[in-house]
Amino acid sequence: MFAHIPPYAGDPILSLNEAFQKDPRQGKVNLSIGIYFDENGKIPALESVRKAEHLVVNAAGARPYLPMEGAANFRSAVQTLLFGDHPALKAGRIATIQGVGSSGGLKVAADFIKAHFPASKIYLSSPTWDNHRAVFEGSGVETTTYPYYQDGQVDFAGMLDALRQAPARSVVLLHACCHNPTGVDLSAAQWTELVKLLNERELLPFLDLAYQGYGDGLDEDLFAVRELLNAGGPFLLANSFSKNMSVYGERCGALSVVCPTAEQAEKVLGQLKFMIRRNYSNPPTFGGQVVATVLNTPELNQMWRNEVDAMRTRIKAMRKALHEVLSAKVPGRNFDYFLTQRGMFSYTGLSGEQVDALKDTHGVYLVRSGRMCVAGLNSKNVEVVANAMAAVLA
Ligand code: KET
Repeated sequence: MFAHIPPYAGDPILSLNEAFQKDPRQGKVNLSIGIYFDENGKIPALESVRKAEHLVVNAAGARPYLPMEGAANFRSAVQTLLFGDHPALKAGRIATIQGVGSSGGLKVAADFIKAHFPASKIYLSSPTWDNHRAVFEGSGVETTTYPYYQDGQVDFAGMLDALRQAPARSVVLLHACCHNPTGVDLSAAQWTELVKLLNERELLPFLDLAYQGYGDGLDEDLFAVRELLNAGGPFLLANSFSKNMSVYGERCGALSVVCPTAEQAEKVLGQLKFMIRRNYSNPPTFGGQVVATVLNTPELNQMWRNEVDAMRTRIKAMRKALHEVLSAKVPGRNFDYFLTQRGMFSYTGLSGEQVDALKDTHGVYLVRSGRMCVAGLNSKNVEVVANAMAAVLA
């Protein structure tokens, strides 16, 4: 019955992470998956999150199904975090659902786009997170790309040119901050110009916000969100708590759709519920309640903000450390990109063969595109990584 089923080719990120776990070598270094590791190489359990977990466990009673759209306290906390006191929120123009991670929000949105914008393609940045194309194509949405990156910078002219050619009602996926995999973001002025073009051309922006807090700060990283809100047009926004609350396995995220009117927002929410019902029915309780408790408890919210600041600061320190050691070891080569790129990732420019050599010879794992998760560095392994990189670059 199943003889025709081909083997799974594997995933460029998750399968690599599995290979790392199986690698028996001492001193191996995981710079592949986008996970924040602390100075001891561990995934941190944030103090704010631990405190919230205790509160949630102590308050736990019966466990009915959540509504299809998720828990009301989670959804309103997410809206406050992302949209503050913007009039669009007060006017009831924003439909927000609790997702199963932001991947779940992307999937629900992909089904929504396929059903209600059947003629629209989605434009992805070239390059982008490896899973974007799979998620949208998995729902039957046709994908295409716009130029994004050239010679260590945003190819803004190329990006605008491509989007000027896009048919009206095309969906345009944008990384709200900390672009994955390049670590290169639009400037404030570029966002403003882009948002104007998107509105003029009647394109539908879709922000992916997976690294809020890892760029300049939790509020600062909402610049693109605010630009779109203020421009007044509709847009979609998938956001994640995996990285900024270090709750990867709890699958916490949301999807918000900012609509022209409250009446349309009501209808959009209804359609999102329909997409959810036929995918997974409703989201799980625990992680969402932990996130809601962190966000809704002023003391925990402040504690969390401080913890996010500390994670971002440590990554920046690791960028400096790697830059310093590598510049000394490989004179004549410019490693400034480690300092200017933002968020968890650096796009190293290493070839697939050099990445293979790093893994096979030195036990240092990067994604084959040359993407390095800088958050996997610490003061104990940065020298090892620099030596390995210097060796493959020699
Ligand atoms: N969007 C982007 C841009 C992203 O990098 C990730 C995860 C997600 C969404 C999904 O996050 P979720 O946990 O579903 O809320 N990226 C890392 C892990 C992965 O590939 O799943 C990564 O790029 O390594």
